[in-house]
Amino acid sequence: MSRRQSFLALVTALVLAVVPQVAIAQDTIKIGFLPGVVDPFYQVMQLGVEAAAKKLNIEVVTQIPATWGVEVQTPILDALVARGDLDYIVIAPTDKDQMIGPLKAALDAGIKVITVDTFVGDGDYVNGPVTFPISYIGSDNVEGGRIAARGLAKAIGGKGSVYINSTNPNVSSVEGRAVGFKEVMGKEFPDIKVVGLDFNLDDMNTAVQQTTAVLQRTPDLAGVFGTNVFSAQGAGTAVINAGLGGHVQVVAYDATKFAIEQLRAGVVSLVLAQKPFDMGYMAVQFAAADAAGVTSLPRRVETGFALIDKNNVDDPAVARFIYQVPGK
Ligand code: T6T
Repeated sequence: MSRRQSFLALVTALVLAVVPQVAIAQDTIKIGFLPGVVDPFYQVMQLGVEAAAKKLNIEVVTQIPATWGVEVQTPILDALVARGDLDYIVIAPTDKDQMIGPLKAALDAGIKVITVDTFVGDGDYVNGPVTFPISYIGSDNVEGGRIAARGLAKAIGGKGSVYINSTNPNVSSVEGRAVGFKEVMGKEFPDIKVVGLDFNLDDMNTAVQQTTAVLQRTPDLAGVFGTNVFSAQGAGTAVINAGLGGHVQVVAYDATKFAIEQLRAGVVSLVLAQKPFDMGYMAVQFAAADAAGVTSLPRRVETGFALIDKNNVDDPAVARFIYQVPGK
C-alpha cells in the first residue's frame, strides 16, 4: 500500500468511526412539556419527564403555567410552537374541548402531541371525535371516582349526606372523578345523598369557603370528596376549622404531604395517589419510540393508583407513591 493509499484508508476508518455519532445526533428529538399548573402532582410528573429525558439523551423545554386555564395555557403553547425547534409536545390539556384547536395548530406546525393526565375530546384516540394525539397516558379517573365513593361510603357507614369539591368544569380528569363518584353513590348506596358539587377554579381558599358554606347549611354532612390537590386541601382545612375533623370524613385525590398528615390526624380517611412520575416518564419514552418509527404505541395507557389509608401509610411499597419533590 502506497503512503497515499494508507492515508486514505486511515481517513476512511476515522470517518466511519465518526458517522454513527453524527447519525445519532441527527435523530435527536426535542420535546416541549406543558403541564396544567404549578402543584406537587405536576412537579412529580416533571421528575419523570426529566428522568426519561436524561436516560434517552433528549432535550426538554418545560413551561409550567402559574394558574389553571385555557387562557393561560394557550399562549404558552403557541409560544412553544413558535420556537420552531420542537418535535413533540407532552401536555395536560386544561379543557377537553377548548384545547383541541391550539393543539391542532401545533400538529399542523409539525409537532406531534402526547397528552398526559388529561385528554382532549373523549380520550378515545382510536374511535372518538379527536384522534390526532399519539396517546393519552394517565389515570382512569372515572374508576378513581368510583374508588373514592366506595371509600367514603365505608368511612361514613353507608349513610348520610356527602359533597364534592372540584376545580373546573370540562377538565377530563376531575370531571371523570365526579362522574364515577356520583355513579357509585347512586347505584350502590341508596342511603347516601350527594348534596352538591362546587368548582373552586383550582384555588384552595375558594375550596375552603365553599366547603365551609356547605358544612354550615348541611348539619348532617357526613363526608366530602376533594377531587384534586387544591380541592382536598380546601375541604380538609374547612373541616378542621369547623372543629369537625373525624366527624366529617374526607376522601382526597392526590397524595400530597397535607393529605397524608390529615390521614394520620384522622380527618382524611382515604388518599388516592396517582402515578405522575410514570406518566411523565412514559410520555418521553413514547415520543422517542415514535421518532424511532414504532407504530404500535398504545393510544391509551392507564397508570393506576396506590390507595393509602391509615393501615398502610407506613408501608414503603405504598408510601413511595406519596408526592415527594426534593427540596419542597
Ligand atoms: O389532580 C391533579 C391532576 O390529575 C388534575 O388533572 C389537576 O389537578 C391536579 O394537578 C392536582 O392539583
